[in-house]
Amino acid sequence: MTDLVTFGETMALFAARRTGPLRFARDFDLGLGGAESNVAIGVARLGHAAAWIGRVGADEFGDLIHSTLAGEGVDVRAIRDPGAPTGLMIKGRRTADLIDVRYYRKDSAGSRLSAADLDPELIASARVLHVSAITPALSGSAREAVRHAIAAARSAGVLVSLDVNYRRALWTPEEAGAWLRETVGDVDVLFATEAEGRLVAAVEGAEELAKALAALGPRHVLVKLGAEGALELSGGTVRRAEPYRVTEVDSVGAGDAFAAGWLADWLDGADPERRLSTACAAGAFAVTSQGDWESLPRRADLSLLRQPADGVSR
Ligand code: KDG
Repeated sequence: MTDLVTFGETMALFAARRTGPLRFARDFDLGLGGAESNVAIGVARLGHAAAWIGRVGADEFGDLIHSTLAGEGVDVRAIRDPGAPTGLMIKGRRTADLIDVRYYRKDSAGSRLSAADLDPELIASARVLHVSAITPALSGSAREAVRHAIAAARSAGVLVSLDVNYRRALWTPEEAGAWLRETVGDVDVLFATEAEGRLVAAVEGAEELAKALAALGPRHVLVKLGAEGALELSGGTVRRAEPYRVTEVDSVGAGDAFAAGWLADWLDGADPERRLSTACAAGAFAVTSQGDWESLPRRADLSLLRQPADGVSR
């Protein structure tokens, strides 16, 4: 039984080891990144069955993605595309506090994802379908796949979750806003930062923004406020959660971790306060080390953030 199904592009990720202009990086760590597979890993680590559908090249990077996700306990439904390479993501560190991400994903295997790659029975048998607004920005066929998946989930009564995950490199705010306005009405759970929420509704103030977004259809609106924590609007009630204080090493993937924490607790039937707190804790863990998903928590890790001030867990 699959609890959560997600799909999208996962890329090989080269992360520069040293700070400075990328051309002087010299050596890189090789890993992988993809918003939806990050969520699948996060949900799996928190104890739920997660499946990821995607397209990878018939190459070493495709093998890396396959074996890494499977090693994390994700049910990998990856199509090997002999006609296109696995996309690449390069993470540079321009300064100690500034990460710059470049994509080499145009015409990649992942961007050739289409509705025919989806397994409607798998979607209909799950409890949650999670998508991001990265996928519709990749290609016409990927956009059609999102539409198709949401329709399949809705007709089967599966909870539909959407993380805006706006990527400036892939489309303009106007293009993203138009797609989001056309889609949010079909979504049950919406994750967005304040800036992302404003792509849909030009409203100031997190609470007012959440209300404007909820008025378009989503039953649960989550507004991520970075260092200010997060806000949830569900059933007309607004809840705020304080952030966990951690030392930030790499913020990429924090939003995926937040979504994974929230969705895992929704699958558990946890109360709204715990759900939001788990989401914040997962987001906090995600920023504590290099990599987009490596430091995602297991259940037993969650209480570590409430450890004594000397920071030693014995
Ligand atoms: O949220 C982080 C992910 O999005 C990252 O792992 C990959 O940037 C990425 C993308 O566009 O999928």
